[in-house]
Amino acid sequence: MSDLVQLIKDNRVAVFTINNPPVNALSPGVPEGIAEAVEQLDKDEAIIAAVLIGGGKTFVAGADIKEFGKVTSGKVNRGEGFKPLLLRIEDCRKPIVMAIHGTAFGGGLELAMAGHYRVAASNAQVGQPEVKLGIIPGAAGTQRLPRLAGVAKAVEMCAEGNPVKASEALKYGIVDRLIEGDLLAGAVAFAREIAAMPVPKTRERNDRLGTAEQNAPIFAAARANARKKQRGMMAALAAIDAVEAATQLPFDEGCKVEQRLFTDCLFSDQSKALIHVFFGEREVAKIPDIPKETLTIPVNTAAVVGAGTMGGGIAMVFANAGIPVLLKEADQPALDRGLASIQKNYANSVKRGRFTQQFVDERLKLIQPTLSYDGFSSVDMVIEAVFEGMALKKQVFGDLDRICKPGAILASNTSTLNVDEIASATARPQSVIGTHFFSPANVMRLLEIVRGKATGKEVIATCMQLSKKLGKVGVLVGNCRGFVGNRMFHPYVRESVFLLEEGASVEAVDSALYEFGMAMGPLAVGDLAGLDVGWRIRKEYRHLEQPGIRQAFAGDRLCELGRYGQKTGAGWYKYDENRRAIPDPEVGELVRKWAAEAGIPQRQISKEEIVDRLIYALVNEGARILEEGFALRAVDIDIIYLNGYGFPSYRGGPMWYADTIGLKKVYDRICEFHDQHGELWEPAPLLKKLAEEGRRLSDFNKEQSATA
Ligand code: 3H9
Repeated sequence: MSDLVQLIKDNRVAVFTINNPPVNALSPGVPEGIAEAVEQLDKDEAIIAAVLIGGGKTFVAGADIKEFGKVTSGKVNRGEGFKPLLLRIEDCRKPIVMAIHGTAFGGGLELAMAGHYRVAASNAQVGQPEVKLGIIPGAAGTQRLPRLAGVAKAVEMCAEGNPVKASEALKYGIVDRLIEGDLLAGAVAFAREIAAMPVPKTRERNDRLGTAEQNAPIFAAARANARKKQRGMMAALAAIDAVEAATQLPFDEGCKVEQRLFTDCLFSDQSKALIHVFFGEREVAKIPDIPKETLTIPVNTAAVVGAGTMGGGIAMVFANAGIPVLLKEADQPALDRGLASIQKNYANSVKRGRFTQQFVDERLKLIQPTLSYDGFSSVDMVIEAVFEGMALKKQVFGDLDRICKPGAILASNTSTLNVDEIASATARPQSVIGTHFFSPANVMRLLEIVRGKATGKEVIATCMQLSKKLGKVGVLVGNCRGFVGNRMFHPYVRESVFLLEEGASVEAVDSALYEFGMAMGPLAVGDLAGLDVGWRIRKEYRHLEQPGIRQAFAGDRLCELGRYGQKTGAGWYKYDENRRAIPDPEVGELVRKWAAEAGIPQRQISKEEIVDRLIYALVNEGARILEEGFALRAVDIDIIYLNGYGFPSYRGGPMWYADTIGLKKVYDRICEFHDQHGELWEPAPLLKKLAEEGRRLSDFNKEQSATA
């Protein structure tokens, strides 16, 4: 018998245990091991029933995702082995009880549904998360789930991919009983109870499949929802088609439809990109020169300096994670405004059903407002979120250095300033780090963790670990202007304004990027963030601009007219009282006039050029960042763009996207832009090198601790 599946006998009940750490994925050897165990069960007349359980912390978390790449690259044949195994389990003469703890996800739930009964620990979860990997359930999940849970729940689970708690799984009939206490003992007792009963086969249970009239509105609503919430993703719609097939065709025929759709999705660029994202999110947590064993500093209490939009949001993030937090402002009115905005945010979350009132009340108690540094001497971590100006930040860090206990982490939420210079205001630069949250901090998943020259390894390890606890994806970046995300965003926005000045309309630029999959067009983002923010920064750094290099001017001119974006009711767009964007022909006329004054010829600009100009501006700057070592790996840049800038996950991030297009093609296009638009489009040397060598950005590894 395979080492991955063990069989023991508990009186007259057989217990099969899958042991394939860390998550009991269905790697080669696991299905074979289960098949052998089922053979023995059938043969052994002394055995009356069986329990299948996962060893370690979970049931089966699904197919082994690492194997997918081997299949799509043709390195292994796509085995049909798993689906026949499920039929074999279902056809077994003796009942097999699936005992679920941890997660039964993807192929894990498909395995469980082929069993005759399912019991679950009360903290277990089940789900068909395949869409998040750009695929659909491929082992009859779309066919068995509606037979157990009903069509509406099945279509929701397969199309949205979110997990379902054990109590809900019980309510929908996905599991038959919840077990308190020892799961295995409970499952064995359950197996004895039902041993003499007939063995129900999920695939033959058609009573919950509904009628065409009942199902039509369910599928229509699911498709509308998928088009809106998973815009551009093929897998969600494919999953809905597959569940619909379950309601229209016999089981075997439905399985064939599922198989065809599964294969289409598996071989798509979308699934490759999403699998890259799955592993990427885990990869970014690994810092080459900071081993997993690095000691971390317990963060049980925190303080935030500055109760503005960012500071208030950051305080909520800590409170939501159960960490008490002091929130300091300089004067009472500012503190009151900050607290009012926190309360409003929480009230909205209750209204939308994200949090209960009780949860919010508890969180609010964890946020303690203050006008002084009282209490700061005992906190484990402080996050400074005051106005973006070096002098002020240095003053705050000088204060913190005097007040905070030795070893406390002193973090700055700066988005542009030099972390080393901020650290120089203290006598303990090893404790200083950048933690760049994204607005709104309580919503956005990204946390750029900025490593200063002297930042201690345990401080970095703590912040990386803490990011997970705070529900964020922490990505370590180096200390350069704008760090990684904003440094790349700068040329992206610059190109959007250049395009306007060359003749494209505001709506054409935004809709091209929206159709590419970005959450919002670049100009609408500018209006949301406030055009005056960039304007002020540009004014501050004007002395660094090199003469003779083209500068985008239309945004600054709008600011001079008082059009700062949403907050002033007008920017690139006009806004109604509900902050809904309305195209404003006046902007087009103004830009035309300014362009004529500057002597910029006007032309028709294609959608394709708009996308290439903006996305390749990201790629070119990203390649420089990578080569200079301010990001550890290309995937780190991808994860930053997916979680902080609304880049479509099904394109894998800007660097992965460039690899998918092919670096030679990207490089050639950048050379074209270089010829047309000059110096700003100088191709990054790394891009040139990799393109010439036929390599990929994703393969590039500097083999050193890039940000140290
Ligand atoms: C599928 O089942 C298709 C079917 O329809 C069948 C078709 C025929 N494979 O997340 P963690 C690794 S598609 C390979 O840090 P947690 C992960 O990379 C699959 N590896 O832990 C990490 O490795 P490392 C559907 C996997 O406790 C380590 O395990 N299933 C897999 O925070 C620990 O993972 C899913 O989509 C896998 N399936 O969360 C479930 N899963 O340490 C995907 C994990 O080297 N998995 N690894 O970085 C998850 O959602 C989470 O991992 C889980 C645990 C909730 C299970």
